[in-house]
Amino acid sequence: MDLYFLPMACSLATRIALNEIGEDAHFVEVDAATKQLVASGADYRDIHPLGLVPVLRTDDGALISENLAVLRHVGQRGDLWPAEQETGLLQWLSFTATELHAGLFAPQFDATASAEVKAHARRRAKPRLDHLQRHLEGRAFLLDGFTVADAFLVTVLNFSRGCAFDLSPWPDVLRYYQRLAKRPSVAAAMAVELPLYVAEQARRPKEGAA
Ligand SMILES: N[C@@H](CCC(=O)N[C@@H](CS)C(=O)NCC(=O)O)C(=O)O
Repeated sequence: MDLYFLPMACSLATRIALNEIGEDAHFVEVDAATKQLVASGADYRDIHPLGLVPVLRTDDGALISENLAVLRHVGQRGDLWPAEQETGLLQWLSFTATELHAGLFAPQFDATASAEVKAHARRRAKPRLDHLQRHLEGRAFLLDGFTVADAFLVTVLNFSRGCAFDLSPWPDVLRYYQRLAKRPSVAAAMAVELPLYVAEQARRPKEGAA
């Protein structure tokens, strides 16, 4: 199994899920700026035309893209996709993908998004986070136990650090994030990817440089 990833991006959720179920994979790093595979220099767009991660290549050679599909595939290899909670899984995975990842955080990291677009996304996120706060009050996980939905949510909430988005107005969301960030599968995934992220940032041409 190959996992194509960008350091500390949403593909981290799949690494967390793999850690959680004790499976290894061949992790293939993509360079965010050039869209080349870091090790070989090959063009990642030959694998995913949009250049997006994650993509999982299964052992029989099938390519799976989109977080929800990749996480379902990995979750079902272990016990992170409980069939009896499938509706809840889809609900929270979709909420995380659309309302938080695409709706709130993607514009914050988009160099072409204006300050007004970024501010609008932040305002629009408030009722979404209120909703998440109400759900997480008194709960350890999104559903009955740790699932791929938690692997995805902790990954996306971690983006708040990179764009100075303050989670403290939602104390149960913040507590959930801080607690899950210490979970061994999550902490180990971050420990591997953080140095790769720092190296990737160092490779990027500095703004204004020739
Ligand atoms: N709809 C996709 C979105 C994935 C996505 O936005 N991936 C980001 C990293 S978090 C990415 O690959 N960004 C690179 C780019 O936009 O060029 C999914 O859920 O898998």
